[in-house]
Amino acid sequence: MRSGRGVTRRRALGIGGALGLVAATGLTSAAALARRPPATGAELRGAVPLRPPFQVPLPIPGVLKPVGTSGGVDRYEITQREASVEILPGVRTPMWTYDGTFPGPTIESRRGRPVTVSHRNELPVPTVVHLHGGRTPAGSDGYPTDLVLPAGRQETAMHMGHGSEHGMHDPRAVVTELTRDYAFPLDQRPTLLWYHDHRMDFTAPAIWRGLAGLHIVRDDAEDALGLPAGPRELPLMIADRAFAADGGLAYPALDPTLRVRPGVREPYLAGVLGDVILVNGAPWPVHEVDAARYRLRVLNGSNARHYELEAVTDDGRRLDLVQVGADQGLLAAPVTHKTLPIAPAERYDVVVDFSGVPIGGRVRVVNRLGSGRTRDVMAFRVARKVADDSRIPGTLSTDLPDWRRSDAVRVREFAFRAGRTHGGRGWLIGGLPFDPARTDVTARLGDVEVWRLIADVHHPVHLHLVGFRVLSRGGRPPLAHDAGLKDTVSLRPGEAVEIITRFDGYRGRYLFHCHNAEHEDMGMMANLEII
Ligand SMILES: [Cu+2]
Repeated sequence: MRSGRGVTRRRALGIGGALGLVAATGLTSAAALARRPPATGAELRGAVPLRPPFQVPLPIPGVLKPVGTSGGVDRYEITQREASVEILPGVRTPMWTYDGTFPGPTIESRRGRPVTVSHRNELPVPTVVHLHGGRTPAGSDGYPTDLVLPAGRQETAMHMGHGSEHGMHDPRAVVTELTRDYAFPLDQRPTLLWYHDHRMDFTAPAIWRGLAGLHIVRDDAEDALGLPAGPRELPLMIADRAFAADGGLAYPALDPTLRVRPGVREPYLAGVLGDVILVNGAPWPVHEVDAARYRLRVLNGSNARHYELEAVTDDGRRLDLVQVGADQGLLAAPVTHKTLPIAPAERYDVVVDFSGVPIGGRVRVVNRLGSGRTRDVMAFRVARKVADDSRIPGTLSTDLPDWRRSDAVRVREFAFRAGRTHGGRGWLIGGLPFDPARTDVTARLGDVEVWRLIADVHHPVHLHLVGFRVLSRGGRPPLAHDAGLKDTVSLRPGEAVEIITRFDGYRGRYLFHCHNAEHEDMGMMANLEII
């Protein structure tokens, strides 16, 4: 019944282009789509010998200290620079970093306490910083043409990131040289955000090279819940990469300078997957834990890889994944999962209880969608018995918006599918590739809208500025992991998902796009103007 409907819908969408792309990845197209392939994209095989998993300790990214405070605003400084980073043991990997590390430093903020982050670009290309999930005024949201140019590169602005190859010019772009101050009011629900590069046409390779970091927002109400905290709260940025023989990151960019020609070589048009799974920048790490509850703040920071996570003990028992939060903060009440799918850019806030695991026992976090080495993600080693006074309250939050379909002033529909772009094959929203000079959606501040999003292959769809709720999937009620307030929703092949949101916060030019970063660079982005 279900697969029959799926096939009909895919035919109705006429996704010949997507089938071609999937075929190019080596899957036999129609059969693969009918089975709902776990991957959209092709895996890049590295050339560095890899050690067995669960040897490298889990790193925790350092928390950045403000350089000063004035008028109640904390000021941070981050330098974007090239650095040689040890990701694989004994191997030096040149990366593009925030402050020399991958992931970049974590920023910890309180709800409603504004911060300014001053970024200095010492990289050889223009950059743009976007705080994913941030409720941010448009001028600091990191619009893809609001470039920060490297020093002395003003004259080359038109050749770098303005989409010059496409003949696009963006008269509204606000370009600075060397530095830019990004102002984040953080007047929003506490949650795990992440900041990353968002330059037009070159977001995917820039993130791949290392431009990503975490930003956690907290508040007193969340602190008072009694969830696991301190060393028992772990941020986990999961991301795949591939390493060339010289230790550098491999990536199939058409233009390895990342200056002029965007996009990737075939067969990677549907997305670039790596053969090494990193958590917080370490390959298949292991972390020693107490026999107690842990709060895992999970981000899928991969360009294109999807995961379906489960926590399995060495004797084959699956531990419950108790979800307490989504992309945009706490759920109303906990939701218990055995497995948890996570698409690029999604976050889940999950509590796992290690108290039933024997001392010395191991719990592996596994990706059910992976195969061979990419099936493993990381492991926990249970080291000692302890007292645990943490808890998971039955009520986590009472401030979730409860927009109803009848509140919506309009319904819009967008098809996310493969197609022709200026440069060749690419990815389209509503039949069009991204153009910074075209307004795709004009929404009134305060309006509630329902959007119906339709996919050919997997597309994790992200809206800037606002959180939304999932209303339906494939005409059915949302799935258990769709609970809460989200800012990224994973469309599965052939699926239509309805979301509801209120355009709230700020007026100005924002975006919505696919967060498969390769799709995003190859056209799958659109403008959202709030008036
Ligand atoms: Cu996509």
